Amino acid sequence: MEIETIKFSPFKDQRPGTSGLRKKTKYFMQEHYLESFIQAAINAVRLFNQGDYLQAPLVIGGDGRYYNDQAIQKIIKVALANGYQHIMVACTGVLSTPGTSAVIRTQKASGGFLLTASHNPGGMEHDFGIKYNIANGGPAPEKVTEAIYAQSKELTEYKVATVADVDINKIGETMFGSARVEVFDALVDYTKVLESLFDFEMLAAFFKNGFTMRFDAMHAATGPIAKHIIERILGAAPGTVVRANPLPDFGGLHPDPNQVHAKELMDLMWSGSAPMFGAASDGDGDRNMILGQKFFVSPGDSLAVIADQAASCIRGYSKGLSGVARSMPTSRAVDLVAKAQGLSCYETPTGWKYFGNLMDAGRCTVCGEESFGTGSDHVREKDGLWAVLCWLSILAKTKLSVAEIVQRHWRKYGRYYYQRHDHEGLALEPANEVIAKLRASLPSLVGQKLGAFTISAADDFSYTDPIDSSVSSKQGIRLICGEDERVVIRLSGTGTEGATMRIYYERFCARYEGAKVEDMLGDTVRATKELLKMKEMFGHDEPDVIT
Ligand code: VG1
Ligand code: CO
Repeated sequence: MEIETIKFSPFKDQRPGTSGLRKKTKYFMQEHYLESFIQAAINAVRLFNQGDYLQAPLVIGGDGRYYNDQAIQKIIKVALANGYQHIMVACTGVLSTPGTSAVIRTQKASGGFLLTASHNPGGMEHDFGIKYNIANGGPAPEKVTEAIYAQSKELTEYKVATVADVDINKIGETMFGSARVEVFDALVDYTKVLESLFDFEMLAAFFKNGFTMRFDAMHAATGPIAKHIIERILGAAPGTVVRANPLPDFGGLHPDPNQVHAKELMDLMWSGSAPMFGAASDGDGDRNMILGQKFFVSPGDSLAVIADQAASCIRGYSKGLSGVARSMPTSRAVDLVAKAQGLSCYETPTGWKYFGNLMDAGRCTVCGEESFGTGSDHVREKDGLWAVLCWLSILAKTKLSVAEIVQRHWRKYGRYYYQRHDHEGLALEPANEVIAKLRASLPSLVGQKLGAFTISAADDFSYTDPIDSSVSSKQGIRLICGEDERVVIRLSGTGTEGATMRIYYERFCARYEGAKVEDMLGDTVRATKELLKMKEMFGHDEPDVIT
């Protein structure tokens, strides 16, 4: 095997965001760009690993978007040149993010590269992304992503093996000197992990007795595994899983499972022919949307319901949970469940990487984010299909409808009325200015009115990891109005164009009265947009997506 050293001038913009490095596909395709990031990641891994990590497998999978195949071939060559002895590539190149996490853990790999820009659209004109996950199966923590960035800024050369492309569409092994490239069946390990948690026989009986659902895989990574588990193993009717074939451009859609982008599923669930349960997942299969007939389950409520019901409805959690965690902007509904059950509840910054340490230390079992992400310590990523199987188990056990389960939950615990407003495609400078001004005015905001409420505390969220004491600051501005009202404002770290401002509104009502969420939050929404001078700064103040 010949190894070439390629010289180039370093890229200065390879800093991973909330979840990996995301750029426009064309930008990613420029000469040396992808190889630079891979070499920087490998150099960073070297700093944190002693011993024989090169002998352990390195896993490669992706969400199937445009450039997935070519990127895989490039990574194989750079990894071989850097001495990796066992490279494991998902057959067809498609493996969801939770699936990759499961393989890394099962195969005791040193880590893995995940080719995904998640819910961002795919194609030559859209987005591409790469994430590096560590040996626990989870996203590299900040100290590693920052080391990758530091390496990339200084990098002037990378190594590449001059070998032929590997056929990634055929299961098998190819040897390159002493190194082995293994193309593996992407369905096996992940199915086993899920099978160890859920009672598949019980769920199969549930479908046999007439339960109906629709799963929209949005032409993305969950398609093949959802078909395998829901239709083949659980016996749901053929056609239950739709858009199951991964496509490089996700069929021209945003593979984002929310009310806007999963419109076809929304229409079905609000129609006369709705099945009993509806669900969708995103590009890389880590997000989920849960729907009942004419009923949308807010992700914060979904997390709370799962945490509440796990021990009684899901075999893998029958001994109870060790604790729960949520990202800061996520609705505090799960906190009430934790309190009732006497569990610890952790509040982390946005992004799954912050849950890893807690799960590794056995501090929490179930975690979630408001952005349609829920998961548990069975892997170290959020897991869309897992959430769907949780809901199926709860539905099968309780024999209630989705709406009844959530309403019963609200009656027991009270309800957090919640919305996230995404203001997308904003010009960068004014967006940064809005945040900077708000940050500077925090002390003076205390005591001021925000709609009908008075701001009692205003801060910029900072997190100290309870396991390794690392500190992450500037993680979102909180305007807190007493115990029950809260507004959080932050800029997205996953976009590739301009800025996206996310504003999270939350209001608690102890007694559930079935009010409309818009009515409960409307006043605060108006007041917040005025406070931020949204119209003045951006010319308009309507959000692009509300979830
Ligand atoms: C968004 C979500 C965050 C999620 C991240 C990655 O980040 O808000 O909760 O962890 O995407 O999810 P941001 O910085 O744009 O708000 V995924 O499914 O893109 O891997
Ligand atoms: Co995702």
